[in-house]
Amino acid sequence: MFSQNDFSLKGKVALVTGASYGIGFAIATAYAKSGATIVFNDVNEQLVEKGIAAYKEEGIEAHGYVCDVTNEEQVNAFIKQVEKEVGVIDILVNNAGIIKRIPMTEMSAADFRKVIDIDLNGPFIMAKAVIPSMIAKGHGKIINICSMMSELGRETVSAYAAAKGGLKMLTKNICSEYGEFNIQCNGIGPGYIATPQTAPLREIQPDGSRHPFDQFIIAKTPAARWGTPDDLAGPAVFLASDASNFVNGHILYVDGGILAYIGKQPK
Ligand code: NAP
Ligand code: GCO
Repeated sequence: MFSQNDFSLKGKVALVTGASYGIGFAIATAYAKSGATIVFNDVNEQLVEKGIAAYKEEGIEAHGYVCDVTNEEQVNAFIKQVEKEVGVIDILVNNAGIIKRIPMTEMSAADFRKVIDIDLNGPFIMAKAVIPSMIAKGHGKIINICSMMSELGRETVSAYAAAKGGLKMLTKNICSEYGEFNIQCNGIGPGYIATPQTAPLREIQPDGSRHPFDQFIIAKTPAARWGTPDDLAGPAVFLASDASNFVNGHILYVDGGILAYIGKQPK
């Protein structure tokens, strides 16, 4: 029978990758406020220290580790260390990601590979490392942070769109392969969210006007605003909780309505 406690994460260990700041930080903070123990990683000690301090300011004792999600040896050692020091991971959020905005014909194969490596290979490596213990424990939640670019393309983001489109299908495949072990794997597809990753798209122009892309997104979003990382907190808690135990292989778009809307007619 349904109870409000179904949304609680009390007693759960949640690992959010790349969560020193930005969307990952907001999701991990919401998880902590819902009762979870927080583990996060980032690529260097400075970022991890910055993250630990930021969580402390929120009253959260987070466990921070240096780990590059693309390095399978590092990831396997990281997961073993977390299982020893904190506990078996109940919830994995594959949040770490980068974007390179370069016209495809000008993009080097090395740059293309780097985006695919972090945004698609990284989630594969992380999920592969945590699934065996989730199976042994009898349950698990994996949430992959997808994108509008899991559904749509646009100029200059070919590598990112290929990675996020692949991440949508990796999500559906983990659901298909491990659903029988009571593991739910879903995606969150944020719209345009105000974080350091999108800061270049919101820069005020020399004449003091808003960036053309900023104006474009406002016209394309029924909510007529950029999202904030906190807009993702509730959907992320839902997908990490027992309230979503029969939701699997689903990409939950948290986009203020962008994917439903043709866009406001220019004045
Ligand atoms: P962000 O501000 O750039 O944060 C990304 C985090 O991932 C950073 O802490 C980054 O560390 C870390 N990271 C990068 N490469 C890593 C690696 N190899 N191993 C471990 N950590 C790594 O990005 P965000 O805007 O919060 O986005 C977070 C996720 O949401 C990304 O997957 C992004 O694609 C996705 N997303 C963002 C938006 C948006 O509008 N912002 C919308 C849809 C989806 P560094 O500081 O060293 O780079
Ligand atoms: C871009 C943006 C987007 C957002 C996000 C949208 O350059 O178009 O960075 O890709 O990051 O992925 O969902």
